[in-house]
Amino acid sequence: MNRKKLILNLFKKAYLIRATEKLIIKHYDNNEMKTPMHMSMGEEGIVSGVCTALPKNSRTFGTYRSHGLYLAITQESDKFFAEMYGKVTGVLKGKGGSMHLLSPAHGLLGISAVVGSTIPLAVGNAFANVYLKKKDITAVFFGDGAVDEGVFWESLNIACLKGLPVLFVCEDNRYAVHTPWQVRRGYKNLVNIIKQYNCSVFETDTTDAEQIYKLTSRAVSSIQKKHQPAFLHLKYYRYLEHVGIHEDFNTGYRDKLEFMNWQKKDPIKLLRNKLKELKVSDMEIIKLEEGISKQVTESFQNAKSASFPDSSELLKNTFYEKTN
Ligand SMILES: Cc1ncc(C[n+]2csc(CCOP(=O)(O)OP(=O)(O)O)c2C)c(N)n1
Repeated sequence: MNRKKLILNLFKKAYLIRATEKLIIKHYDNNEMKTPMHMSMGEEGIVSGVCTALPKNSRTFGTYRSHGLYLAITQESDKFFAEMYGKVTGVLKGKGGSMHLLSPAHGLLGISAVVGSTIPLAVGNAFANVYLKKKDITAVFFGDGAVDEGVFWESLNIACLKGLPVLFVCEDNRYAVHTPWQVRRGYKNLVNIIKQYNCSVFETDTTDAEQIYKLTSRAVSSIQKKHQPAFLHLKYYRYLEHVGIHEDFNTGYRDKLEFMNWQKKDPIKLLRNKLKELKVSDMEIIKLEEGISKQVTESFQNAKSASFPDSSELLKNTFYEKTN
């Protein structure tokens, strides 16, 4: 892919996430979206960079904070908004909400509200691929809080022991809800520990989607060449509160000055500047943004006018249905 095409591709994904979440912010307080919202604002550079670099047929798993992941992978917003409104046209026919987005057709196999719970699923998926002699990569996204769970270390260990094609993507915003890593961990440097495993480690604190794309491409090559997992440690700043649509700088656990510094390297701004460097005119950029905003607004309107599922659907596709 030539550079201009790449930056356009990254920008479209990142802007779709930002425009979608801006619309959620505008309407969430009407209390019609009956789902908790863990917003992706601030992490757009990571999901668009990583997902663009993943080879075709890769499988992905995420966390409850996966608006960005879903939108970067599918680039669709109709089913997304319908799911937020609990409508029958949603990703999971309105039963999952914001924390259960998936799209098997695009390789997105699962996200979950339980911290760390998709990490072993990803390792299992990678094991299945090796067993079936498929060369596909499995990527799993998780926060720095998930690293505090035993299941992370068990999964990492077995993936490294068996040389499984897993890309571990740690999206590190330093906080698990309001608790910074320094008061959660009995060690100083996560990456130095992971380097002791049979695992290639890549790290950056950039919010630049192009750099993240390049780093991910290197990580993918290393998985394919060395036949062992790779660990991507990517830092970012969560713009909004842990769950919800508001800022939380009045709660005292973090400082607005920090936020303002990260905003200087906002992933959307960086990509917009790159487009300008590549001689894409202001008019073309505005047109692109308007097109994406139109897509998102239409999806939002369609979701509002769609039907709720019939009550006979309530227990379908649930564990309850299977056991009774
Ligand atoms: C197993 C488990 N323990 C605790 C919780 C409560 N909880 C929800 S989110 C969260 C913090 C996770 O932080 P992190 O993994 O860094 O992700 P972030 O929210 O920053 O994206 C916790 C402890 C949970 N959902 N699941």
